Amino acid sequence: MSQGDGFLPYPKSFATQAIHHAQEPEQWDSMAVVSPLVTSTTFKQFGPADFKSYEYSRSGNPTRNVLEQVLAKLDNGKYGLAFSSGLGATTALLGLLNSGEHLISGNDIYGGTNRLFNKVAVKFGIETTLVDLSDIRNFEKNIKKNTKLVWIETPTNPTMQVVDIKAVSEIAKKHNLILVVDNTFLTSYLLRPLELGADIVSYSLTKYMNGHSDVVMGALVTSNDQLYEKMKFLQNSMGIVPSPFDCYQVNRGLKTLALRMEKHKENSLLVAKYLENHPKVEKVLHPGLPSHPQHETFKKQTCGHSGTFSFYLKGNIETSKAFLTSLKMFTLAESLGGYESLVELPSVMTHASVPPELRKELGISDTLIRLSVGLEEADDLIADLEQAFRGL
Ligand code: P1T
Repeated sequence: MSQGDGFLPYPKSFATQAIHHAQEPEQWDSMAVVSPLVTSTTFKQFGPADFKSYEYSRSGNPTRNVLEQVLAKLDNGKYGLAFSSGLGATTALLGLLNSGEHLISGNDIYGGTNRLFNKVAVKFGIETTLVDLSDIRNFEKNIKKNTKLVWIETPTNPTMQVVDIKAVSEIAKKHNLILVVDNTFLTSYLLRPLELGADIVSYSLTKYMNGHSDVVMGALVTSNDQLYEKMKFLQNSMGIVPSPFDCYQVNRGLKTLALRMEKHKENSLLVAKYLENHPKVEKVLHPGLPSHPQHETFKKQTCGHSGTFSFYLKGNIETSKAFLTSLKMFTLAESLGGYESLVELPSVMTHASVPPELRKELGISDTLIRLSVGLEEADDLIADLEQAFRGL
């Protein structure tokens, strides 16, 4: 489907695949239309090491298997792997590197990913360089002999910078680097990194993909046979697997992903435009607005924006606190991508673990507010913001 507004066309049959791919009732003896939730941790064998499809649920589980197939399909990939959290998926990825190897990461990333790279991976001899990849000129000069992987988020969390995936991928290929794109903010409905040259797509499924703020889970998707074999080995060996119930929930969430993203998109643009015209707002950082410095790059590689974006309030930390605590419909809480609207202050919440000097460099100040615009009526959300501004 074409959108006619400069964005990429929507992926063909996305909702159909989300609903039907790998869900054929004929695969189950019961002919269940909704793929069953199989909670068994283990599976009977015909003889020693002679089994039908599954042996032990850490290694493979029917409910997880359905989800993994759908995830792969929605990213136009060959293989999907589910993990017990987004950071769990990233932890498994680190297992692709050996001690003494190096990774390059965008400098504005989720605070927990920054902490994992700089406080945990380093213990295993994996070195990380954080680079502003929204300016591609910074990339190649930071590649070293031992560089193995490049990690990007786009738009970045929380300053919403856009990274040109194709441009990064061309350089990554030249240097034989594995390119991983964290697609948590946009989902496979709005961005398909594999089609732009990425090797692996990483997700916190906790966010939009599940969409109901009731599951913590992650995933990796690839079309590369060798990377898949390695990551599957790591998934089982490291044991970072989700429960079948959580897989069932996420699979259910995916059925409405396209619908939900449409509404997130519409609502967030209405809220962003309202904020952009508000006298108490310094600046809005939303890649769907023409005022965003990389709006053109963003349009070139995506089908649109999600419900998450940030803005600067005029004032100081006290102004932010007063604003955040007087909101009634936007709940003050970490996370994003659920049906309910959330608001947070990254400097002391999701990005508190980012070193203060880097926060300063990135502009993660005490007046940078991040919104996750949910599926409520936009007028009600705007009225809530308005009453909070009035109290400042
Ligand atoms: O929370 P978890 O499922 O482990 O996912 C980690 C993660 C990975 N990638 C991105 C882009 C993320 O935003 C996150 C988690 N982020 C939040 C909890 C947050 O509020 O930003």
